[in-house]
Amino acid sequence: MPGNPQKVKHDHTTLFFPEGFLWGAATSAHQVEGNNVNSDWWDFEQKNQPPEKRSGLACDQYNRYAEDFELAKNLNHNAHRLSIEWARIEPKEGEFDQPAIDHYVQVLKALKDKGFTVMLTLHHFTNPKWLADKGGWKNGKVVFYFERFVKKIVPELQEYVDLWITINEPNVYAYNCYFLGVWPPQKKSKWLALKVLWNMAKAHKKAYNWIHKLTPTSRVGAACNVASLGFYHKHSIIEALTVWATDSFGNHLFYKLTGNKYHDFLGLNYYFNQNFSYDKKHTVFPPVADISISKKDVSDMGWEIYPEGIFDVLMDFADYKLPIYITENGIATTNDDRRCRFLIAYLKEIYHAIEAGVEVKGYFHWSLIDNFEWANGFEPRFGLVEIDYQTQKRTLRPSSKVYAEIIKTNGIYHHLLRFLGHTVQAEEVLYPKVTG
Ligand code: IFM
Repeated sequence: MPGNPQKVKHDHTTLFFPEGFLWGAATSAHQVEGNNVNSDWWDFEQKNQPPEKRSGLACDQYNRYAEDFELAKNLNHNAHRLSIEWARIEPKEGEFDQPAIDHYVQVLKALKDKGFTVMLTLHHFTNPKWLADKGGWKNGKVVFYFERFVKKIVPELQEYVDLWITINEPNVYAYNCYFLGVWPPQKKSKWLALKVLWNMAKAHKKAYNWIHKLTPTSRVGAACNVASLGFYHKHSIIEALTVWATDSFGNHLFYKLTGNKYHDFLGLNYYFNQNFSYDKKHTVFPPVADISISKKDVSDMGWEIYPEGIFDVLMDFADYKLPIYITENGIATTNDDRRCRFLIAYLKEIYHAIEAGVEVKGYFHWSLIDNFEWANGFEPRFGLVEIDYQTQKRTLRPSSKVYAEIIKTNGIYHHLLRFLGHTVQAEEVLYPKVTG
């Protein structure tokens, strides 16, 4: 009845996630460990980057991993995603460093002892320097080198790993290193970018087979960066075609090159919403609309905040009929209120995708701690936990506690949803409350 004060005007339900949902955070070795001296990225930083953009000691997680895992445990995380560093394990071609392997056994054991489900990435952007000197991922022999590494390391670590990610963001790696040429080895060629993606697809398939052979019950996938895409002028065929091409090459090509048979699950890293817009300056393909023109809300990286996008990519990738993990999602910001809202808004969209039938099995927030953001150095702050790089002190941000509460509830309570604003029934707006 309009105006009835007894009537519940707001939706007070908790948005519960499926039982057994994995909640955690993700990091990568080079970005947090420090002193990764035998890698191509380290070499690149010394030669090309100003001192403040070199990884150096990073978060010193090589030594402080136990402290960081304790933080994650106290924040209720039940899963953790991390990577191992090939350059430490095989610092010289064909020579494996047993102390480095033993170190990673200790790291993974520490996670298992705390009860985490462990997701381990084998390749996250960095390579041993010797491999880069041999042409890196553009050299077809890389498939053999990666396979040799996998065969060595998997039996050593398998006892402590639940989910394997062979390669992180092969699409971003090929694009940044070989198409744009902004990351090492700074080559700029479309064909090389395709060749690199092709080699990564082959290496993934080999790794998938080996991991299954060595540990038959394991679950193996890759983590691809996927963007939600759109265009402003719905009458423009060229904009529609650009979206189709970007989606096919950027989002799906790696999965098409590898095929469902080589993935037990899909790992999706979601950060980007891109709208294409034709303008007179560009005669062939319309570019991504510049955020300074669209004036949308962006992170400190200039990436648009668009929670609905994670729903869109989940609905799209549900077509593969494989379980999905959000292997990364997060925001660079020095204003932690924004991270709180970001978390709630994106998780709410994931909840809706699950309700719509998508099999999402877990969420790994990027990142547990602030870390080295590649060419951008230490300025972007992605962490639930703040790092003081002078002292290496860890300080919990409020967002880490919001996330902890969501995990404890296995869902999002109404009082957290209020951060996003109430859902308002039209009735209430049209017939304001009459009391008495
Ligand atoms: O920091 C990176 C990570 O290494 C890969 N995915 C995107 C993150 C934020 O840029």
